[in-house]
Amino acid sequence: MHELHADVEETTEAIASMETRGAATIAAAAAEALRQQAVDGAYDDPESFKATMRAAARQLLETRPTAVSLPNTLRYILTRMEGTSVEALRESVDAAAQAFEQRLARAQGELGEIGANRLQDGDTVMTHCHSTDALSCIEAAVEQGKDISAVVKETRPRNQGHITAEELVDLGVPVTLIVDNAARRYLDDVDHVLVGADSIAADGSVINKIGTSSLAVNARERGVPVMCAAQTIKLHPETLTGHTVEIEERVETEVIDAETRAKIGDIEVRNPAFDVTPPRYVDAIVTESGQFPPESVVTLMRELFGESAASPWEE
Ligand code: RI2
Repeated sequence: MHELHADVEETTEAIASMETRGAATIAAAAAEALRQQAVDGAYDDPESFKATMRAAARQLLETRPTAVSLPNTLRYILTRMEGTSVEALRESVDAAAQAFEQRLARAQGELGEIGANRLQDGDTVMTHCHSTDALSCIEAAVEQGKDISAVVKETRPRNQGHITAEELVDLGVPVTLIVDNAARRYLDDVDHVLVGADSIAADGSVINKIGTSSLAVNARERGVPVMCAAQTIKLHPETLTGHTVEIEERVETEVIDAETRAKIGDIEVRNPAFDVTPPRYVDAIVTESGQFPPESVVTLMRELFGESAASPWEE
C-alpha cells in the first residue's frame, strides 16, 4: 500500500461527490493533488516515489469515468515524471503540474476569445448545465462590449443551470431560467445553443451532460446553430483506436427520493449523467486551437495525441 497525501484523498472524495465538478475544474484539481503528492510526500527511493505517484493517479482516475480531462491530466503529468533521484522526480512533477495548470487557464481564455467571435451584439444564447469553457465565450463577448442575454436550462437532476445563471448574472448578462422541458419552446427566441463537453470522440461526437443530444436535435430542427466549447484536453484519445466513452451512471436518489420511490411502487430508476450528441447536430467545436467542424476534430486529436493513448499510471 502506498501512503497517499491528504490532498489526493480529499480531491478524490470531492470529485466523486461532485463537490468538485466540471471537466476543466476536475483537471485542475487532479493536477494540484498530484503536485502535492510529489512535493509534500516522504519517499525512501525513486522507485517508491514513482509507484506512489502512479497509485495516486489510479485512485483519482477511479472517481468518474466520462470526462477525459481527468486521464489526460494524469497522462500529461506522469509522462513528464523523470529523474534518477527523488529530488529530481519531485521537481519534474512539480514543474509539469504547474505548467499544466497554466496551460489549462490559458486554453480556456483563448477558446473564449474564439467562441466570442461567433456571438454578435444583441444575441441570445441557450445554455445547458454549467461549463466553464462555455461561459468563457460569453465572458469574452461581454468584454468585447457585446450585449448578450441567456436562456438557461436548469439541467435536472442536479440543477447545475443554477450555477450558470448565477455566474451570468455576475457578468451582467440578463438570464431567463427555464425547466429543461421548455427548451424547444424557447429555441425560436435564441441565436445559439452553447454547451461544453466532458469528452469529444474521434468522429466528432460530443459527450456532455444528459439532455445535450435532445437539445441539439431540437436546435437543428429549429435552425439554431449549436456550438460546443471544449478545450483540447476534452479530446478523447482512446476513441482513435475504436474505444467508446463510458457514460457514468449516478445514484438514483439524484432523480427521486427514497420515500417517493417507495410510494410509487416497483419501478426501475436510471440516472445516466451524460449522453452522446452525433457530430451532424453540432455546428462547431471551439477549442483554444481554433474552431472546427466536428468531423475534422480527428486531425487535431491525432496531432496532439498520436495514434494511441498511454496509460502511465499502470504498475
Ligand atoms: P467545463 C460538466 O459535467 C458538464 O457536462 C459540462 O458541460 C462539462 O462538465 C464541462 O465543464 P459535470 O462534472 O470543463 O457537471 O467546461 O457532470 O467546466
